[in-house]
Amino acid sequence: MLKTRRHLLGATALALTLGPVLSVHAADAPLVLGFSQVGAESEWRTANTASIKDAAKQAGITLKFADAQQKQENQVKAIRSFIAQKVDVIAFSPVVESGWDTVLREAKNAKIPVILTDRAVNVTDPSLYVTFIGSDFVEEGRKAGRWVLDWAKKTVPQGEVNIVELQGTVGSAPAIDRKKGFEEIIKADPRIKIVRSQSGDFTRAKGKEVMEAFLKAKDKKIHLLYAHNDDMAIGAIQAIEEAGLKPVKDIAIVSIDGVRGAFEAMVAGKLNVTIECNPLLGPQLMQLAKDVKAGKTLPKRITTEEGVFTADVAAQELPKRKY
Ligand code: GYE
Repeated sequence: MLKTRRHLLGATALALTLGPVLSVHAADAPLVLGFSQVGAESEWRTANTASIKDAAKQAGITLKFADAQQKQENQVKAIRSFIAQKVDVIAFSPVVESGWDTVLREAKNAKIPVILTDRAVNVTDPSLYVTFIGSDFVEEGRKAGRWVLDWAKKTVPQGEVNIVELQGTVGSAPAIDRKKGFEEIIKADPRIKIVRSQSGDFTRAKGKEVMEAFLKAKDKKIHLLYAHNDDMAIGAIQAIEEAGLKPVKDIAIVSIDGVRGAFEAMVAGKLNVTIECNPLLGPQLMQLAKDVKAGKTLPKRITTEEGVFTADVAAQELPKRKY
């Protein structure tokens, strides 16, 4: 009897000491964030991935990272696996805009908040995600368009101005919006026409391949190339040079992102201008994940601030670039 009592007392004492320890531990347990990345298609994406991984480490967040290799089905699988693992927060950069309703509803039913990073989705029910952090891609397209309007006025004072366009991934928010913003601005000058437009899937290899096809057609003079990202422009520069033409001199080139490779191309005189799109979203994303977990109300849309860099400032800007 005495023995049993001592045992009971011992157990109570143990529970008393461990109780607070255990609950403190639970509150301090690192937040688990499941992140589904688009892929590794561009310099921009590489910088974005590095930013997210570094920021998670800095913030003491346990990151479960999945690379979807530019395939929506892989992203859906990754999100389902995050739900099964009961992560605290899910974040993802959706490769395309549509087709997310079902899986996001599953996350909502499991009470796991979702943060969109970089690219937007097209869903009927906006409550399927908490917030979206990323660039204003329509505005980036407009910035490119404004530069082209001005350039056309100065450089091609008369006659038609023929543009070829390398679009990003078909159905992706940046491809849709960068086209839209650009067209909205260039229509102010009826001489300017997009004579060819095709997707180069945001990669150098495809950018080069599609530009080769554009150049082979030879039915219309090409005055300018508008590429939805720097990597496709860099691929296209190779195609232009291999065709015996001079980038910038024979064909002006405008692209988007502002990655190091674009600054190097500008310094080498092979690219006219890049419109900045900031990939360093990691630190803000980690803060948002913590805020959402803490139950704070967040704005539905958080837009990053960006600039425009022309070749004449490239050499001076290059050492300051962080990606
Ligand atoms: O511009 C491109 C990348 O979604 C903003 O994706 C991003 C785009 C970026 O592949 O280089």
